[in-house]
Amino acid sequence: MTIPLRRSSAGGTRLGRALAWTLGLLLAFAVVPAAVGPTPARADNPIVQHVYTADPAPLVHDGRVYLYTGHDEDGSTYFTMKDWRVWSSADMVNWTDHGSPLGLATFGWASADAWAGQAVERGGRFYWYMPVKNRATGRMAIGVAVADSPTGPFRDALGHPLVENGEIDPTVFIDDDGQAYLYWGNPNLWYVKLNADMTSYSGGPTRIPLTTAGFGTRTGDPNRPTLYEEGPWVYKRNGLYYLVFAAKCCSEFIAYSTAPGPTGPWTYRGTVMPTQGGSFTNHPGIVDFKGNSYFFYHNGALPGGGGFTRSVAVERFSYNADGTIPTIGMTNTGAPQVGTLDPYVRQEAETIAWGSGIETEPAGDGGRDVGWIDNGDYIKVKGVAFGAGASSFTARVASGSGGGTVELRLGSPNGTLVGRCGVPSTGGWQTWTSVTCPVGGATGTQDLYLRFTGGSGYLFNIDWWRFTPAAS
Ligand code: FUB
Repeated sequence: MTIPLRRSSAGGTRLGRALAWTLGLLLAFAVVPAAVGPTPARADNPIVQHVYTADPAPLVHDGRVYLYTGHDEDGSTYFTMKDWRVWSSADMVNWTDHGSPLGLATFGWASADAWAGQAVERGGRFYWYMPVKNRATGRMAIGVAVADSPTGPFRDALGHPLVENGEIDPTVFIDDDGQAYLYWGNPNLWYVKLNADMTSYSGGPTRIPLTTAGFGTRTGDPNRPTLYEEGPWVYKRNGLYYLVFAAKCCSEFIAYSTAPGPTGPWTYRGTVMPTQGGSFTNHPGIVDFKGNSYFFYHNGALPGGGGFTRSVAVERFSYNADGTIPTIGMTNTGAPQVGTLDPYVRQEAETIAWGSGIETEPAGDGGRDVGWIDNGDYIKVKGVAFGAGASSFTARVASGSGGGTVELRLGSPNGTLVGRCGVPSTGGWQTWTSVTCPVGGATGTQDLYLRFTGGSGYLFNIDWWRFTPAAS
């Protein structure tokens, strides 16, 4: 991206966003061309509501999709980004917050700009490539972090940049023959062949020729004759290599090119996603998951959202019969749910289809909990398969104040009440206890709303929950 005129971003404080949610949904729908009307119960896009996220990089592993994102700071008026975030889902609508297993501080040599990266798996390890500013040179460089789990913790694999030429936005593709390629660049487009260790490379960075045949024609900028701007995403499907990228500036749209091999020659194929959505950048990520194809992107759709306060969203799509990608529009509904969520096993409270007013935080047990809960805040969990019915609900809770109530509602935040669980004061925000209450009328597959009520101020934290099935 070339940064256009800076503009200040409204909102962005936690309190501001919390207050804004219910009314603010209408705002969100106003900036995103919507496929359906402003019905909060159906709004599941953007994916995350309690922090701003950007630059999606999905990874499918072991039956889940892991989503690696950047993190725009609240109220940001530049790409003020200090850490990266990880989310995961088994069904594309209920997303678990895994927090931030990687930040600028992980790279002792980095000073700023935790920008767009991608994580890949090889040999049971997870390698996360990202652009950051090298303190010593003042230039953007590509670093690599490694972990034994998709959710980290990640550590700096090298203690220095993997490669540095002042350009950004790494993407990694591993071909069928095992050769891995690192692509990156703005304003140029580069690749280098990674060695099998994924943290070193052979040969030097090679510049991919940015021809108009390969990357389309840009008008009005003699320095940048092609549409290629940044944010490459490379993959292979049915023997064809795809390079999806952020095109033109600004505002960007998403375009793609294809090639018979991983290094080209590339042929421009057109638009994937037109300019939409209240952010002057966009950023692609594409995966197949459980038999469907998904396109991840970002926009400025949340209250307070804009070019520096972005949010990651997802759409399901189908390739055309000839392998071309259809034009995909932003929606506020997002992808359909794949399967259902089982309420009879422990579910982390930070597994959320839509959250209103809440935040998440590291919990004392090493996981995460949902906190900063005010009266009226809620969590939507979509497609909960109650089957023949639930008899009770148990939650792990803590309260450093007077506690409150977890209301269990179906269909909407004010929908049918099927249970109420009182939460006492536990004497501390990380002093946990379990509460259980009876449930009646929760049958079939329902959107469950955990609605939190009580007095003023923060009420309690919730770590996990589980229903007990009615005896048959
Ligand atoms: O998020 C910072 C930068 O904005 C990314 O590196 C670019 O791809 C653009 O999305």
